[in-house]
Amino acid sequence: MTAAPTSALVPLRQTWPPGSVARYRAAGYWTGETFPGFLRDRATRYPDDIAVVGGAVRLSYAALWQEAGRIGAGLLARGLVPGDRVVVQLGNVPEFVSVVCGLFRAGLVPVFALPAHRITEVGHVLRKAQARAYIAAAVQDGFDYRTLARELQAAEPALQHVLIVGDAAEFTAVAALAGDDTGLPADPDPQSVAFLQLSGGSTGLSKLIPRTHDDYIYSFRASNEICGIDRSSVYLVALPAAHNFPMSSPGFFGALYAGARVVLSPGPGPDAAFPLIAREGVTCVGLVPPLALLWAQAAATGTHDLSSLKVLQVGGAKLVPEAARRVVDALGCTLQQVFGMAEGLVNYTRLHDPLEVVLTTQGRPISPDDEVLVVDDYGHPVAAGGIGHLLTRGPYTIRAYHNDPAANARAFTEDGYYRTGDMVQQLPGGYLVVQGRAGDHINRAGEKISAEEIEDHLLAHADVFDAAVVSMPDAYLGERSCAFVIARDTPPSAASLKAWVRGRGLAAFKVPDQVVFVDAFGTTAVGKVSRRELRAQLRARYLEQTGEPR
Ligand code: OOB
Repeated sequence: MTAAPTSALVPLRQTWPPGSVARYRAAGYWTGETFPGFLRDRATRYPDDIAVVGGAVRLSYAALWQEAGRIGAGLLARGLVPGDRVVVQLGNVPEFVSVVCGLFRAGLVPVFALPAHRITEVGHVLRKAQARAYIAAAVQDGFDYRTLARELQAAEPALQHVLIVGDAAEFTAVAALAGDDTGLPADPDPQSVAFLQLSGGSTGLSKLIPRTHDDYIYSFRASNEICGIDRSSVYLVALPAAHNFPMSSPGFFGALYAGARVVLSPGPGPDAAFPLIAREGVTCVGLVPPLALLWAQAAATGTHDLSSLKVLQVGGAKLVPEAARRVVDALGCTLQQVFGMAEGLVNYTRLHDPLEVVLTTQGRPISPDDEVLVVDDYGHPVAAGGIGHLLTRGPYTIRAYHNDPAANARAFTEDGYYRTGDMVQQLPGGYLVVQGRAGDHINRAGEKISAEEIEDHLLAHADVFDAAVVSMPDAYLGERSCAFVIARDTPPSAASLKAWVRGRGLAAFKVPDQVVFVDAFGTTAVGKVSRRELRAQLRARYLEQTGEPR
């Protein structure tokens, strides 16, 4: 096995100005804890408590630590070296947690892909992160990731290791990894990058978000307090575990930090989740709005005992007040709205907030040191209570994406604020109401789709002259995607265009829900319009014509 070409790796770093670092430390946000550090501590203090439940597996804190050691040492024994990046594409299985903890123990850097991602997305992430290894399940939800692994290996020469949970075929089984855990490296620098998370992204492909031990641990430690997570809690991971929401708000990492129990649901629907809630006594779960409504409906007629549930969190997309009311009425537990982003800032309604605040706002920031600006198109603060662009910086919001100067120039102001792309209104007390997006992404039930990315795929079709992808309101999903297409001579069918996008190796949620053929996009009196204005015009005109509500 050859050694990693580490010299060619773009360094992983995330830096805050020295003054901010000093302030965040002095305020006690950044404590110097690290992932391996706190996991070791919990394994020592609560060795026999159950940490992770998934399928038939129940891992105690001691067993999780041991499993992580076996996996981490096994990966190093196979030739990976600390600092190497490893793409992890696993669903809600216990190995998600033990593999990621194993990577942390070995000083390897997880890069999180979503289970829905396919060759185009995973290939992009592998290249961008310069990953040398890929870890996936054999088969999940009917998809064979070993096939994907073969395609990746053929296309990406830097990918040297494929590890599979389950039947590994010609690859290495995660279960077969073995090594000496006394050879694992010392705990890392708390300011170093612990992992790379993916951005929802409105422009093109996902960007990589480097999160440090210090900043991420602060975000879920503080979240635990806000969400009432302690050692007696049982946290259910219903959304895909790779999403930032169920990972850290407070998520399974928050739960592990608290010494609580993490229960992994194989799917987000009531059929999978309700029996687990009843069996394990789940106290907290995070959902996207359409699922929360589905749960509310199912709870009304269901037979499972959901009485252990104390906090139902809803986030990832806007929960409108009427829907919030329905969820509260049906589930009878405390509703908590969560407005967050993988880049950092997370807002919560507080558990004892007045119901009106919980129903009508998306909460307020975690930290007293989260700086929030609401500005107009020119960057000037709007009048109090006005709607504007949300900019933010703080102790757990990144200052730069990994390896992407162009995206950084767009996404961050000179003084380090992250341009979230969200339009918000700020109420007294700092509560935010999300009013929409300035950028061009579609928030399809919490899954973010970049309009530009899908347009590029449509434009690659020989019969497509031009395409503009927009969001449309959808009663169930919140938003759905609609592609306006100008065909060349022979217009393809809508179905064949959808199949085309799917055939480009993309996550299924990115396939346009609707395709509308038009002769021209048309221009206004202004003449040349930006893509963004064009998209807005197309959407407005279409909604007017069809009489759909906005
Ligand atoms: C969460 O993270 P991402 O990175 O998948 O998406 C972030 C974007 C936000 O910028 C916003 O546009 C939207 O998702 N969003 C919401 C929302 N929560 C997220 N829009 C309206 N209302 C909400 N409650 O989605 C995420 C990360 C951590 C915690 C929760 C959600």
